[in-house]
Amino acid sequence: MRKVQLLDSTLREGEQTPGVSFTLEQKLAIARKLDAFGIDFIEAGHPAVSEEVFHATREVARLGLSAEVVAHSRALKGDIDLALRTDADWVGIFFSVADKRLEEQFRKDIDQAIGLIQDCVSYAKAHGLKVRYTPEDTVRSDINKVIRISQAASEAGADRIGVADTTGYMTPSRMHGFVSALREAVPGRTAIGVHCHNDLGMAVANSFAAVEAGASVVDVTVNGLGERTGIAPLAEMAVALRLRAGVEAPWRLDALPGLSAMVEEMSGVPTWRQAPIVGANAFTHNAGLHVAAVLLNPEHYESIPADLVGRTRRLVVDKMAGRPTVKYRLEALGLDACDEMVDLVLAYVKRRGVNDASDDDLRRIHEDLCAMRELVKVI
Ligand code: HCA
Ligand code: CU
Repeated sequence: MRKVQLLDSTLREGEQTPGVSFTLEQKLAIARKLDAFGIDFIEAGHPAVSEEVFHATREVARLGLSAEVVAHSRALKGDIDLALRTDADWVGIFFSVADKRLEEQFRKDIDQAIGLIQDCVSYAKAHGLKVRYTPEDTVRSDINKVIRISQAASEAGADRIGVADTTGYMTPSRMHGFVSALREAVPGRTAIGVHCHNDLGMAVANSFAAVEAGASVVDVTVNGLGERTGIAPLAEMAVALRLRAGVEAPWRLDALPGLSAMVEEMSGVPTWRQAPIVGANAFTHNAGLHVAAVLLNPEHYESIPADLVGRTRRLVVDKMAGRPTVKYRLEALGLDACDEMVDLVLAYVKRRGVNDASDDDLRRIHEDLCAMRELVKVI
């Protein structure tokens, strides 16, 4: 089976989330937890940003993790030198070849850009780094320029070309076409990675399409952190690859809820209740009809086994509930769940508009109804 790898950029792209800043201890804790999950690469920071980021990137690189550590870098020898001093395994160099960026920002033509990238790649390789080159805003750049500079980077020894959808512009079929064309043009010894922003909510879908077109590395962040709306979330991507891509995907998926909760707490960015895999509602059933079918066979309303990703199924008792839900919840609490009691609880819940009854709510309702039933008998 073809191998696909995940690069987690929570410490680099994730820290670009407005308002998010991790301490060194937090970064080391996140890196260790990602390593325990079995992540393939950790993008630890852009050392030129500050002393602090340099230091943290070096500390992550020196943890001796199984994951390979990537330092982010502009196409500048000074940035590459800093990456070298962190002891990272990789340097990820970015430089855009989008027409407007070349003209307005860099004042270079494509041949000058190619020369610069070949110099940077050769320099980093000569100093023992593995190299990823990303033409930033890859997918809105002229594909012929992307192909030319990617071939040149490959020739200079680049190990990977990064395809960045920097602005979340793509759709899955466009992404498939783009990556297929690049994969065909660049020698097979150079891998292709993707980095998809989520501005249209398509980051996971676009990354998945890229994998189907031959990309072998996907950039993610825990909880999808990153600039603006972030990039593809680790949990969704890892599970989609495991369950739907037919590729080797050997990560410990049951570590995902713990990773998500840790980063939620450290970043202060709350996880949406509806978030796939890690959100509170991801394995919660509500409507009575759904619950009845799920209790018969979970497959009727589930396509991801909860235990695969370290979660448990939850059945909600509210106005939507039916007898099977109430019976199941009462039995789980070790309470009397005879037909009469189930009907009483259900009638109470519907009349009183009880909303998502907790175990304690149910215990209390059950107790009150038992007491009332006794009272009625006495009278
Ligand atoms: C950035 C932009 C980047 C780079 C991706 C990469 C993007 O924040 O520097 O270097 O592979 O989205 O294009 O994150
Ligand atoms: Cu990005």
